[in-house]
Amino acid sequence: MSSYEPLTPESLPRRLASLPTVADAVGGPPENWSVQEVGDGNLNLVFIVGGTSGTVIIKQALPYVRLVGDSWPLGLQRAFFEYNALIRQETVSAGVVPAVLHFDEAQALIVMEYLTPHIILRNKMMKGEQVTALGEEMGVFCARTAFRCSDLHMPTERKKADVALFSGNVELCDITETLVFTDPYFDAEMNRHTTPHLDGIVAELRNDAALKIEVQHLKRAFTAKAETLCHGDLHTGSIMVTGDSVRIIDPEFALYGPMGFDIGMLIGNFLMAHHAVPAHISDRAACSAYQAWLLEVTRATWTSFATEFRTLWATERNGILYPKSLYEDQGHDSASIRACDEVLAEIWTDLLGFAGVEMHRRILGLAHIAEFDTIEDPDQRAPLEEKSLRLGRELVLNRRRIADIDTVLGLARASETGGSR
Ligand code: SR1
Ligand code: MG
Repeated sequence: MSSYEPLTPESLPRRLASLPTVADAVGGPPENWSVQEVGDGNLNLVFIVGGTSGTVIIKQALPYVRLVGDSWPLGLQRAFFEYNALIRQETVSAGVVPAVLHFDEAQALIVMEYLTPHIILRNKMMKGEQVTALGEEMGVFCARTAFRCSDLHMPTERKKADVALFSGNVELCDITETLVFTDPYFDAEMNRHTTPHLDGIVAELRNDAALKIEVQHLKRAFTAKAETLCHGDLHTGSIMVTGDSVRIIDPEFALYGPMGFDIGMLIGNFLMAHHAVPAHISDRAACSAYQAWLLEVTRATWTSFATEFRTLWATERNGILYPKSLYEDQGHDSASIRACDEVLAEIWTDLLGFAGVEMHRRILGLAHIAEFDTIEDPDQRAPLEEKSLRLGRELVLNRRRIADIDTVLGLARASETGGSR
């Protein structure tokens, strides 16, 4: 294989059988391999390939946005950035991402571990099923990548090289800059929302000058704060789970960005999932219990992030920032703790803003979430979406004043009773 060509279930065995890694991992004659295209994301082809020895996943970038079609061309380089993010995430957070078995840059394809019996988190959530220690695992993952890929830990020459490398992910950053931070706040062509039900609140948000200023402050942070390696698209569709195992996939939007970005997007998605629950679980008691669990997951995500970040601050702060020579080595341990508190406070403020804009763009922009979109009746869907829109606005506008996670959970609970307006 040399020049790029999209795979098909028919051509895949013939084209990949000559790769020893694939042939060995799958096993048996290629003509007997089972091949299924299962991609349900917005961008790529994804194949499950099975044989006598095992099963692998093959993900291949398409030269356009799958969600929209070939009217929106998109470069193939995202596979390169996904591959580079996966191998770094494995280094700083071992065992959390699928193992990469092979990468072919020309074909824009990655062969990786088949996660089984894992399913996409949002599908589990829509069935009302819990995952043990979900928030704890996600908080630790976000803290480890945030800390270990930053100047707090990484040798600065490697960190600068990575900033340069990921700064090439221009097209996918442009998608985020446009679809997340700009389009939802004006009548952009690709937007859609539940209409006419949400027309009033949509107009309110688009006329809210203070909100639009804050959102642009957040966009500036996204583009300018090259602090650490971000997954770039951390939502409940980028996480695969069983009842007690959590794995993270799909970092093709990877970039060097703010430490609060991934965890903020994730918390925004947990809060939207919380609002969507009544449409997926009809029994009142079960619905309340599941909503309470989702809020506990949200709490654990932040508290585990902060705890892990503090531990890494104390034990792995070997980079150029806040060097021990200025604090611990001079007996100024409490100043080091204060500095860590102040960094965490900045991450917290950013996180709240990113959570809020994510809650807006998934309801007003091009790319929605299944938690809301599978609610067929617009009369049922719109009021739930409106709760997320209003909570999103509060998070963005009050991000400097919301002191702690309990306040966020209180606002989420209040939005269930109409108390957040
Ligand atoms: C055109 S891509 C739209 C969205 O899909 C991806 O999953 C990202 O979330 C992106 O914003
Ligand atoms: Mg994705």
